[in-house]
Amino acid sequence: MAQYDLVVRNGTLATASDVFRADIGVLAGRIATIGAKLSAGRREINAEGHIVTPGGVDSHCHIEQRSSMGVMTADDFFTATRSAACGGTTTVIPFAAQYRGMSLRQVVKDYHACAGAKASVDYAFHLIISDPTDQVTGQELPALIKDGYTSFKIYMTYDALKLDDRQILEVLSVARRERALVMVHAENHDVIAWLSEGLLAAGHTAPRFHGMAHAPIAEREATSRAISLAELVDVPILIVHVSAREAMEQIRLAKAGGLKVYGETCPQYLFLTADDLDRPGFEGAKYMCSPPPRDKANQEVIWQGLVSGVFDVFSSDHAGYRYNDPEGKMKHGRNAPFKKVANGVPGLEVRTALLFAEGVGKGRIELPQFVALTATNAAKLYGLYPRKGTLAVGSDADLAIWDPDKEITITQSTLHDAMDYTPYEGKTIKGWPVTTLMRGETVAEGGEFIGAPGKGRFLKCDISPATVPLGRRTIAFDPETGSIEAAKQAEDSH
Ligand code: DUC
Ligand code: ZN
Ligand code: ZN
Repeated sequence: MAQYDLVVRNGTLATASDVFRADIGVLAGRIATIGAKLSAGRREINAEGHIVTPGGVDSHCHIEQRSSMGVMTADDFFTATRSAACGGTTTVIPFAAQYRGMSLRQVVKDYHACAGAKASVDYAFHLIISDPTDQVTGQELPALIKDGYTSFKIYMTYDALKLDDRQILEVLSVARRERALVMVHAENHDVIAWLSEGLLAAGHTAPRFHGMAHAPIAEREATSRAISLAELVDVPILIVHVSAREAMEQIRLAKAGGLKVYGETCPQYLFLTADDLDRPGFEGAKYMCSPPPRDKANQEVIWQGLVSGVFDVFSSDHAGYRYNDPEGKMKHGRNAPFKKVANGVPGLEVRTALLFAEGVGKGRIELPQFVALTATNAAKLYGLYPRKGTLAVGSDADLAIWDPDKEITITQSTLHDAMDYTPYEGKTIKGWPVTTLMRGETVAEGGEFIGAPGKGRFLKCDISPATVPLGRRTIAFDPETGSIEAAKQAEDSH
């Protein structure tokens, strides 16, 4: 009798630390053995000449979520996860987004109702906190954290979502006490509002002015402020979707100073530029996201940040709004002023392959770093490790099997999301995840989706070790305990 349900044979396995040749034996959806010359499986995959990585973990994507301006994303939980699977991603962490006045518990229920029957890969949820009332910070959040929602995103901009500094401090305090991870969308709201008003008043309404309104200084200032507030509270934070040198430098400096500040960037900051926002007519709307793509020099800086470890996570920030659609980018017309165009670009399916081709393929990073950035680090930061994000005995058998030589030209008609465009149309890349397995079952093969809606399972996130505070107070007062002395001692010991 076969010892394994499945054996993946002769592959070159890549984890965040090693690259080696071995077979993988899978039993009951988990990795049972990694070794040489494993005995037979009921099913066998020959991965000779292929690279086997953990399935991707995309820890920043917006699925079936209404934007702050009320536009629904094109993808529901089925199309988004189908697309993820076809791009080698087996875990997604989208958001359960609270708008003001909503109960957080109800929001979570609503998102589960959307995801349960449709998700085809495993999923967890971050919370978006836009209304940190006493009820939310005192009761709902602590209870939800215990139930496996251990990370939340806060916004420093967008009228419908933005928190002021006082509210940010409250949320950071809860995170410190309960050991949750706060993700910050760091852009200065008033700077953007002021620049936007000026631009629109002067008749500058085209998509490219979105890029101008979201100035790198607005991103830098908010990043620096978020880091300062987190340092004051003594809590780790993660700055999401960093687009430019100015903000990146703040994270680099914070890390160099020993702070637990984690950084995330996304494909749009490596592969798109402000010139894309300036395409003819309304085409630039396809490339509008916040923060926006910057210039070539910034792309290079973001690459340096990836290579040198400023960035811990490479996520898609998939937020797809169809272009030629009255429910998408054109909700307010074909030539709507930039302020009225939904922000976001798709990227779930091509995220890992873009980084594989341009990062590993072009020699900028090695395979272990690629795996760390696309899977392992996110699993660790969000409390899913080692179940997800690695190849280890006992981990879920989530595998992406790469043909490193396969060349593809990205084109929307072969992608599996619900979009009508890809910002990467026509880009040729080398290397593609030709087979994706989720818990030992093949969910994508040779460019075809062969999974099924409802097969994805909800993942409760553990408390992540990344959330342990430094124990380094910057003031001689501990707001949590009211104690002066303990904090003072900590300070004196520096
Ligand atoms: N910006 C966000 O903050 N979220 C979704 C997409 C975007 O562009
Ligand atoms: Zn954001
Ligand atoms: Zn986002």
